[in-house]
Amino acid sequence: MPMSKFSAILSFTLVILLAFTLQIFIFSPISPVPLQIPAAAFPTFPPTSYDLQRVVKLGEGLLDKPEDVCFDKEGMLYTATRDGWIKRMHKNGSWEDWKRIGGDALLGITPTITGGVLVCDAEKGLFKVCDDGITLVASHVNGSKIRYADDVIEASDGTVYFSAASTKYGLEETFLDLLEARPHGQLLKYDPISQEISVLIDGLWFANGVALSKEEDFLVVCETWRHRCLKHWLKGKNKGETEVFVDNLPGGPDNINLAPDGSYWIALLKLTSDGLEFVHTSTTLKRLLASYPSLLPHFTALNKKATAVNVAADGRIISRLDDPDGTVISFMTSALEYEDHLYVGSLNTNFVGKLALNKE
Ligand SMILES: [Ca+2]
Ligand SMILES: [Ca+2]
Repeated sequence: MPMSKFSAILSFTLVILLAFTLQIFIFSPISPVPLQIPAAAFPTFPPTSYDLQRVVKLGEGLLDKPEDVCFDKEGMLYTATRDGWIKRMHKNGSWEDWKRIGGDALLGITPTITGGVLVCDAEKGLFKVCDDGITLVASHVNGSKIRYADDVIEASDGTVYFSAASTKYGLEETFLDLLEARPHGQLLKYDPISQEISVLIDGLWFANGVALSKEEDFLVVCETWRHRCLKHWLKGKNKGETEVFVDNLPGGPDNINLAPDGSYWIALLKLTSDGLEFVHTSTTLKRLLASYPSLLPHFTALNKKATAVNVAADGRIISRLDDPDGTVISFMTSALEYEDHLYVGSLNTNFVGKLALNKE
């Protein structure tokens, strides 16, 4: 090969390499740190089950990716769907398109003591929806827009606790928040008397599901990226303190719901693909993935599995339900126990799942 041709090829290769390096290290949209995914399997952990493959499909075809579910005190089931609707199922099983907020970013939903529901809109903030209409309850905290309201719970005194998954990235950029793996999440509080919004906990690794304890002496908030949930004391001698509630979960916790017996149901997301866990610990690979988001589905198993765990009030894992290959349900984001059945929501279904529980 003539020397000039060889040097041309060499120059071309160097330019490509330089462009690639710049893309990864200079122009990358994220500034990542390694994310250590905990080893899920430990000796006492309940083995994988197939129970979630037995879910009965409610509202099939009517519900576009119902992320969360709740019941009001009359026993009506509510969910928020990707088409911006709050839909509800009457006790006779019929579905109603109840109220429309609009957009495609509705997530966590919970009943309120005064009637109706509170619902998180990852783009606009926190809404109250009742028969009379729709009110925006919270859109800003400390002068900043609430970017990614995710889940909400109301205490019996009307105080509202809700999560902001990320202060840096929005719903459409969730994968960037995962790859960056830094703590951008917050737990927020709404005071119904002063109508003030404040930050209760800052620096959470994707603040997601929120639930109160049966006595309302503490709340639990899930940190999806860290595969753990935190407990924050609201009453008693530890008031104001935050500690780990449960960690090393076999998936990233999404929504959490208090069960009638005082335990919790937590839906878990599979954020890694088997054998490719190392991707989350390599900042170089993560920068590369952030520039080529179409590759990302290969590095998670969100749409391939579903898992829920039942966790006691002391953080002990009691039982586990799965659809291990996503045959019937996957990307399951919530699990709620109501009258001896589990109701599950998902970002990959067009139904709410219902499963009979055999709890002693
Ligand atoms: Ca919820
Ligand atoms: Ca959620």
